[in-house]
Amino acid sequence: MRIRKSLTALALTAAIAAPAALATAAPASAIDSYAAIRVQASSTSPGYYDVIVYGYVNNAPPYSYVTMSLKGDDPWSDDDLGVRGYTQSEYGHFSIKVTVPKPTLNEDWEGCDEVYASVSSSTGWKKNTPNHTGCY
Ligand SMILES: [Ca+2]
Ligand SMILES: [Ca+2]
Repeated sequence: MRIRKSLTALALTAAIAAPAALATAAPASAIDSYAAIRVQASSTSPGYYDVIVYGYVNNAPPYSYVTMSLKGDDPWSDDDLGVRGYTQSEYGHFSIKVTVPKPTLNEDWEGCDEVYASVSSSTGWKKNTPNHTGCY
């Protein structure tokens, strides 16, 4: 009876300790892979826009490679905007910046434009960023 009691006490201690250990370990592995896009007017070249495609590839080795190509989202079939970017990512983190003239982002002649990037990693991971909507 005595032994059983102390075992129960140990089990309780373990149950209480476990969540704390999980919380400490979480930041390294709990970030999901993602890809995002940001578009802003270039501060140095009038008429040009900086397109920044960034994100994270989970479980990537210390060095890997990420490529992206810009697309225009359309109901029928998406346009390839002819813009490519490439970077070496460290521990899965990547950021690719390209500077393009305004007309490149004008993927719909009428109305506003939905631009996204198709991202691929040398690890085999692929993802499209959400659309960036703007009127170019
Ligand atoms: Ca469109
Ligand atoms: Ca347009």
